[in-house]
Amino acid sequence: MIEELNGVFPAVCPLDCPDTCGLLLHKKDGKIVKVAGNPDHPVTQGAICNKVRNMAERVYHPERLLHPLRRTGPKGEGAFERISWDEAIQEITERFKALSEEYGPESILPYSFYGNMGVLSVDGMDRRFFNALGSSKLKQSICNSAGTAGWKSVMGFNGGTIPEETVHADVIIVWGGNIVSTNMHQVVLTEKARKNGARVVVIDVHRNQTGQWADWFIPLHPGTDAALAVGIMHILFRDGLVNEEFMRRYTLGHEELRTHVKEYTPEYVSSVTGIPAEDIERLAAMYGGAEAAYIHIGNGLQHHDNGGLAVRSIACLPALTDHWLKRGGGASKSNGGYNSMNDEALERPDLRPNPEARTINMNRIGEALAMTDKPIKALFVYCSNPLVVAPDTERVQSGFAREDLFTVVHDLFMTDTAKYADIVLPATSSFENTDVYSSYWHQYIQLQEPVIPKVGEGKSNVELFSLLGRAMGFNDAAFSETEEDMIARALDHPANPYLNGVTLSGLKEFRYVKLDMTPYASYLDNLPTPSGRIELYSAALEKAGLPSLPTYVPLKEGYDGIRRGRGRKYPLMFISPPNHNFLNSTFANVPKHQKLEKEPFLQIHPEDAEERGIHDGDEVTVCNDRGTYEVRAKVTAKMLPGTVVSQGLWWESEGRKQRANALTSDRLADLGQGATFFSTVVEVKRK
Ligand SMILES: Nc1nc2c(c(=O)[nH]1)N[C@H]1C(S)=C(S)[C@@H](COP(=O)(O)OP(=O)(O)OC[C@H]3O[C@@H](n4cnc5c(=O)[nH]c(N)nc54)[C@H](O)[C@@H]3O)O[C@H]1N2
Ligand SMILES: Nc1nc2c(c(=O)[nH]1)N[C@H]1C(S)=C(S)[C@@H](COP(=O)(O)OP(=O)(O)OC[C@H]3O[C@@H](n4cnc5c(=O)[nH]c(N)nc54)[C@H](O)[C@@H]3O)O[C@H]1N2
Ligand code: SF4
Ligand SMILES: [Mo]
Repeated sequence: MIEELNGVFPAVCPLDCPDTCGLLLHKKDGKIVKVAGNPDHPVTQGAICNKVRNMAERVYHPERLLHPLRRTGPKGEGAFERISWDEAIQEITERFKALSEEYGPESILPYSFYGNMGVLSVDGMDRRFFNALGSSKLKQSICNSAGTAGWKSVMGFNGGTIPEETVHADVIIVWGGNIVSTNMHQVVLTEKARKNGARVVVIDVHRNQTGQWADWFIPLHPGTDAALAVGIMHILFRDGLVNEEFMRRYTLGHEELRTHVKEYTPEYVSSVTGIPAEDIERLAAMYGGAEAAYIHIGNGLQHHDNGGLAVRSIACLPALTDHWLKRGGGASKSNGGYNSMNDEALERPDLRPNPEARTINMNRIGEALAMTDKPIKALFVYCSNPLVVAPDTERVQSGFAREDLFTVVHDLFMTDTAKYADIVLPATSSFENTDVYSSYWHQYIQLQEPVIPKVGEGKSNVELFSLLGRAMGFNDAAFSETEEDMIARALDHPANPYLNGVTLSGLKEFRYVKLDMTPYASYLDNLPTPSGRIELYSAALEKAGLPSLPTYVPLKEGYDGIRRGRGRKYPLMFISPPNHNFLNSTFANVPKHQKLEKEPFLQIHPEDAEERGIHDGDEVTVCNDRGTYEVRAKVTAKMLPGTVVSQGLWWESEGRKQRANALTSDRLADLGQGATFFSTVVEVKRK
């Protein structure tokens, strides 16, 4: 494919998006001129989002990094000189060897996330390198770990209703997810269900793009979802809408739950959530009366202090009815558990000389860089842009500015983070590499093979870390394996029956290989919870000092309908979810995508705006003790008063403080050590 100058070639969307679309790249004179959806993909069926339709703008962006660079000015300023790969590798390996000797290898920390979802890129050769090096480990908890822990406490593993089934649901609840922007093919499937008569309910803190499309949008105060979920349970038990036989057979703790939910009266839940009691009654009746209700649990509601328990509470709901037994019914948060590959073979933890090495939580990178006991002396950032995406930007930035910290950044662009690096290395785009992709939503595994030659002197993650490994003197054969060897090993994983029959040769032949979903038929009989049942009651949580039954715990930083913000120093709740045209902070530097988003906005309720003399279109300053964010106000009643919303993770620009994470906290959530981006309080002033 790479040699052919013209033609249409299959590819995979590499972005951290549940849909993992099949793509077709149109090449002319050796360059990609068009990115389209591949109609042969069984789930994504040729439809793709606008972001990726414009992907060629990113691949051939004039500012793509083309060769290694060494910093020449102060950290953060962006002054660099060109160096060769040999010089770069030599400097990195010399520094790493010297640091390992003087401070121990745990003084070196990798910092990565899923900027490219390729398994070999982010869970492959990179892991081998840091394992063999004996570096500190990174707890990758910036995205969904609170919610995943909450879900697992009920269902045992990271899998729920599979997408194609949801067309058979008659009630679909999208809870804390903006799927019109973030999971567009679930919208397509939901539309099919709707044509068959399904009703679509969206529960969110603001009427986002998905709320505008729903049949019924229910706004609530941030962080109060657990109260609503348990309030629905109260009504289901009260009105006999529960299925006693299902609960007896499949659940643990339904009798305790029946008593526990009594306090969650519609009146109490209304006063906490801000939802009128009659709407809570109507929602519970709709849910309990449905034939097969499906709940899509989004990422938004778990980015809170109480996010783990919120997801846990919602995950319990279907088990009070018999919806799990009906086609299309049930719930899902992520389906990543079905396609887990052979991590031992991919990541080679056996290469690690120090299995007990410390773990640093990526949400606390600012704090970690300030440690004086066993300090972090070197940082290797790839597939992530922490200066934009990590909470508490000021703290992160002062960590990155440390003169004695040796920082390497591997990326396609001079990101806000790369500006703080000592050495910047050019990365390839995924279309230049071989890799394997799985989806955390659908059940097809896909292969990417190089479609275009490498741009500039860029290297893939696999090339980079195998080169570095060999230069460090790690002589294990793991550092000489080809991508195809690695894929074959990753797929050879008898412990996961769903991977049965998925092979490299199958991927080469068919491009889309479906997991073997046979075990899904007995999903409820094989739950890997401690009791093997759906755990409405969790002994493990109780042991950890957390509520054992679904429970509403108020936010540490934030308000609800009872504990109001009025009169406080920072009276408003600040929610900063992703926007439609960026993918986290990716595309924030691409003119086409910027133009579609125009600029960062702050949605503020007319009552809150009036109190502050703010008019639509005014420049405003949003602040709290952690930092400042400068945006343009959009006065709108899309939220309840007391909440302001700003979508999108923008890079720093000259003259404007436009990084939302300047305001957010690095506090950890109740479960999974997850991030708490949305439990943030602020004040807003006209500029
Ligand atoms: N276009 C686009 N697509 C993306 C991304 C992107 O940046 N842009 N990012 C990708 C990634 S990494 C992820 S994790 C997913 C995330 O995608 P989603 O699962 O959709 O999650 P978010 O967009 O973070 O938040 C969804 C909604 O939760 C709401 N919310 C916030 N707090 C609460 C609350 O307390 N209760 C309730 N009910 N709702 C609340 C927010 O207002 C927001 O509308 O999207 C992926 N897809
Ligand atoms: N305030 C607030 N903050 C948030 C969120 C929010 O909703 N609100 N969402 C959070 C969530 S859910 C997530 S998942 C994180 C996402 O945070 P990140 O994972 O950091 O996501 P991106 O900002 O997209 O940065 C990915 C980087 O990887 C680079 N990259 C792409 N491909 C490759 C490659 O092959 N090799 C290398 N070396 N680099 C590559 C890209 O150019 C880009 O700079 O952000 C979190 N931060
Ligand atoms: S970002 Fe998501 S919807 Fe867009 S092409 Fe990629 S996988 Fe598909
Ligand atoms: Mo995420």
